[in-house]
Parts: sequence; C-alpha cells; structure tokens
Amino acid sequence: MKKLLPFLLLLAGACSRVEAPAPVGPLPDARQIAWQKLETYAFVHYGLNTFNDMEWGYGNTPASTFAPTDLDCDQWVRTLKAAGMKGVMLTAKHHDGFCLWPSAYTEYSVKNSPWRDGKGDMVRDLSDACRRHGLRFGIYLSPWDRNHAAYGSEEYVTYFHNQMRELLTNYGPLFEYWFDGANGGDGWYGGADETRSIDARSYYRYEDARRTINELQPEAVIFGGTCADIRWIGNEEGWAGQTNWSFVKGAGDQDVNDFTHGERDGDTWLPGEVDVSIRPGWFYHPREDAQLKSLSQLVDIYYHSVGRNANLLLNFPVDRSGRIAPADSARIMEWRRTLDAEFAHELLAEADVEADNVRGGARRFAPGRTTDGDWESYWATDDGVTAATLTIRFDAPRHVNRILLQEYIPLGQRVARFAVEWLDGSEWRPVETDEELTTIGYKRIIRFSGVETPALRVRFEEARGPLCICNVEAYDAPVLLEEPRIVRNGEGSVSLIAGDRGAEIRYTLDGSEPNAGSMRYEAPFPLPGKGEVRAIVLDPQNGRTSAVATRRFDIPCGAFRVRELADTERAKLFDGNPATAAYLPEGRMSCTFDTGAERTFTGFTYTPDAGRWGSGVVTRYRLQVDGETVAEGEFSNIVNNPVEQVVEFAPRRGRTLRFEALAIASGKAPGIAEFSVLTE
Ligand code: FUL
Repeated sequence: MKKLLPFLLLLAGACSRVEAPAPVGPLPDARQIAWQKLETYAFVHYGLNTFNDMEWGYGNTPASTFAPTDLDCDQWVRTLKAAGMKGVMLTAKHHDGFCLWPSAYTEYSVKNSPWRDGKGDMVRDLSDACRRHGLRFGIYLSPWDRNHAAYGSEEYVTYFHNQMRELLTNYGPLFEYWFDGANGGDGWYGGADETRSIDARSYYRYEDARRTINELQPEAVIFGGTCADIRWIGNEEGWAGQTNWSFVKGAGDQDVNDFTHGERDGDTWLPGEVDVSIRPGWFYHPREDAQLKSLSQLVDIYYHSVGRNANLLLNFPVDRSGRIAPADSARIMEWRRTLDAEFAHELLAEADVEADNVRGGARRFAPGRTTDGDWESYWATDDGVTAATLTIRFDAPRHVNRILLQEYIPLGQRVARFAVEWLDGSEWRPVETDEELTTIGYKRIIRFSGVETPALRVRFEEARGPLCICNVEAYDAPVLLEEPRIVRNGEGSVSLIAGDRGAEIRYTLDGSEPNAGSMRYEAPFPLPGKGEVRAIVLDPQNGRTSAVATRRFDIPCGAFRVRELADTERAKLFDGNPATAAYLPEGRMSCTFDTGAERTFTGFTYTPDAGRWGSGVVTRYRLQVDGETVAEGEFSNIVNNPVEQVVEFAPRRGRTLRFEALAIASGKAPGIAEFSVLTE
C-alpha cells in the first residue's frame, strides 16, 4: 500500500483540477523576473578618471585629457559575451560630471576631447556593439555631478532629467538603469569649489524619473534612488548574504535596513544585485595591473552572488587604450571555462525524484517537475504543508559536490530553512558545507565536500507557504586546479592554502617536484629556518594536478624588535600576509630592527601596502647594517606593480638593520606590508 500511495494520489490528482498554490507576497513583476534570469552581466567604468588615475574625479579635470588611443567597444563585447555575460552597463556619466556621449546640455563631454576630434560617442559605440552581438545594454548616470555649477539647485535637476531623456531615447532598448548612491559633498561646481549637500530623497525627483524610464524603456529595471526595482547588496566585495530575501520593507535605497540579507517580513520585492570589480578599483589604474582577482576569488564571487539569489554585475576597468586589458580578458575566460566545467554534467537527468507530499496528488505538481528542464513547471505541496522532503535516487552511486535549487518566484519566495543529506549505507548524513542552508529564492547553489552516494535528499524544514520548487540540479564539479598559496608567519609556521575545499594539497621540502605521492598537507607545519616549499593542488577524483607553487624562505623574522612600532603593528610586518600593513609614526622615515643575534646578511625584501587604499609605498630606500650603508637605490615601477621587492648586497655581519625610506609615492609615512632578510 505504501508503494501504491503516490500512484493513487497521482491518479486522484489527474482526475480533478488541482489549483496552484496561492501566491505568497510580496511578488516580483515581469520586469524583475526577466532581469533575474540574466544572472551575470558586466559593468564598464570609463571616463576622465581612467586617464587621470582617479576613482572620484573632482569635476575640474580638463575634458582634453580624455584620449583613448584605440577604443574598441566591439572588443569588449566580444570578450564579455565569450565570458557568458548577458549584458553590459556603462558609466555614461560618473560623479565628475564628464559625459561619454555628446550631450546637448553640457560642454563637459567627449565633444571637447581629442578622441575622434570631438566627434565620438561612446554610448553609441557600445550600444551598437551590444546589439550586434546580442547583449543587453544598460546605463549608469550619476545623480551627483561635481562639475555642474548649478548642482544643488532646481536648475541642475532639470539638466539631470534632460540628460536622462537623451540616454533613454537615443540608444535603443535598455535592460537596467543605475542611479548611484553617492550624493553631494565637495566638488568643483563650475569653479565654486565648495561643499554642497542635498536631500537625496527629494532633490532628484525620482518619482518623475521613474515615470519617464517606465514610459521610454519599459524593460529597464531601476537601481538606486527612491523608486528602485532592484537593490544594492550592501558591499562592493562581491557577496550576498547566505540568507537573502528578495524583499524589504519600503522601497528605494533610503528605506532598506538590511541590503545584504533583505527582510523576511518585507513588503516590497527588491532583489539584490552584487556589484564588484575584477580589480581593486572601479576605474583603471596601472598600479593594479598585478592585482586582478584570482580565479578562485572570482569563482567564489559567482557562488556568493548568483549562488545566493542575487545577480552579479562584474566590473571591467577598461584601460587607457580603450580595451579590456589582456590579463583581465584571460582571467575572465579562465573563469568561464572553470564554471562551464563545474556545471558540465547534470546528474539528476538520470535520477528518480520522489517527494513525501505532492499538492493534491496532481501530476502537474509532481516532484519530477523539478528535473524536467522547464522553469515554468514546479513541484508544489499542499496548503499548510511548509516542510517536506525531496529524495533523489541515482541509477548508480555518483560522486556529487554541488546542488542547485530554484523556487518558482512568480508565486513568491518561501523557503527559510532546509537541509541537504546524502545516503551513506543506510544512514542519511548532512553534507559538509560552509553555507547556512536558509533561503533559496530564484537560485541557490550549495558547494559541499564530495560524497559518493546512491541518493541525495533535501529536507525543506521551514517556509512562508507551501513549497514551489521549479528546478533542482546536482553536479560533480572538478577540483579547481589553481596553484596553492604558501604562507609562513613570523613564528615560522607554514600554511598551504587551496582555493577549493575539495582539493588535496601535496608538497615537498627537499626541492623535489611534488606529485600525487608527495606528503599530504593536513595542518600548518613548522619551518623554523631556511627552506624551500613546493606544493600542488590535486584532484583526488582523477589525479590531475595544478602547476607547482614554490617559495623559498630565509630565517623567520617574527622575533625581531622594531623600536618605532608597537607590538601589534610590528607583527603585521612578519605575518606573511601582504594585506596587513604597518605605517611608521608620522614624521619618521626609517625603522630599526634588532634581529636578536649577530649574523651575516646578504639582502632584504620589502613588500608595500598594495591594498586599494594603500599609501606610503617606498620608492627609494637605504639599508644599513650596524650603522653601515649596504644598499641604496630605487624600487623601480613599484607604484605600478606593488609586489615584493628583493634586494641583495655583499655579505655583511651585524645585528641591527635600519631600513630608511628616502622617498615615498604618497601618504605621510612609509607603509610596510612585509619585511624579511636574506642571510648566509
Ligand atoms: C559607487 C561609486 O561611488 C563608485 O565610484 C562606483 O561607481 C560604484 C559602482 O558605485 O557608489
């Protein structure tokens, strides 16, 4: 009878029309649903900042400095399309007020630049390129304008609305319209050179803007302002909350309490968008050429945005020539290939799916609807049933490490807590994951440690209404074969770090090439003296390995005393982490290390603060051993490429070292992220 029950239920369901579950509000509109399905699209920040090494131009940088030598929007769009981006958004005007199109309302635009003798129009070039290649196009128009003389008065608001109309009417269909949240402050303002503040809620007349956008661009969702369709995710680092509701209380930026997680008791559908740059800055800076996000960081960003019910807006700081820099293109293609490999073979197409509750026993709400490839069909439970289990049985045991779940959001977002389990013999065990299993929404992807199993199940434990699950997929993603990072702290403890939790790390300490048979890394190990660590990442499933990472270490420096720095600051110099930097007290240009014992020194290394806001980069140095100068010179190109600098000198015996900055690139005091010595 137990076996017959689902069949009888289905039969009963087939005979009578079972109603779909009632919607559980708030609900998305058609525009928001279409937008959500885009999932990943690109941002391009371009403008005067690109040419003047700035992030926020003041509004007084001459238009004549805008001079791309080889601008090619087709190159961007080809690259972005190949990387799987569904659209491109352009900063038509950033806070400096400079317009990338020849606006009829200002002289501060491309028409007064040398680019194409003032006859160019980048908004036109990019929108045309997008159309040619089948990508959607979107506009960023900064409400704050540090150039405009009338900013702060009614006259500017009229100007702003006029510009909006130009962009909404002259460049074809838009999928998204961005109002930035940075508003008011100091600026050039036509020469007034002062600070102006406005009330962002009322000043820009966002209600009127919304009417105009809806009328002229019915498909465009609005970001920012007081009448938004989508919301900022609350950070620019590339992650949404693990719990991420697509609704909030009230509408528009000013009302949102929790951008990152949404609000479970919200009354307005306002889904999250994760905006993040592939480099530290939004605009191009030569010094960031060596600071592209790594492949594993970018893969994490995908899982922490699209995999957490948010869309991903990934920024490319196009360079001064007018192209996406080669390293950025190569990295994003690596990213695409990696994700394609992770989602290459869907396992549920060859599995049976059962559920312990099916709405009215109806076939149209059967659990198989979650694997039929049709987003519009879904498995649903009876009214009042907000907890149920979906069980997936493979035809033979499978290795699996990803599960992807989607709710049918036209009826609302419901799931608040769930568990994913695998069958181990006769026992169900929870999968091992770092993710909190709470909300699902449009899409949730869970990465977990791989298991070999004949069956998986999802126990939905809590929901805001009956379940409506339209899609479930499972994958066996290969290990990300990125070289591991090798880090030693001041005490001489070495950590090996892989970008993928499914990876094994193998290493050697004798200079030999590591392979699948080398020592397996389990936990940090001591390397108290000189040594060389070589390491690889291994995919235990197929024996494939990454390239070899190699690091040579001299003596650990954690015990060195530094007269000028307090202990907590001093530790930052030797912790193996270039992201933590110490600054010398203002007015001091040198520091002295007491190394504790007499030794023969042969060199030193210096790593500057390479963080986004890093300063105090030492460009000229002097090093003394026990008061005698042993090396003096320049760290060439360190501003553009702020990586570890190695200086060798003739062997010199001594105990104290004095490192002196003869010049720093910016800031008030020298910054040191890492310092170490070379000894005989
Ligand atoms: C921020 C702006 O201030 C940044 O410059 C950048 O445009 C980013 C996307 O949004 O709020």
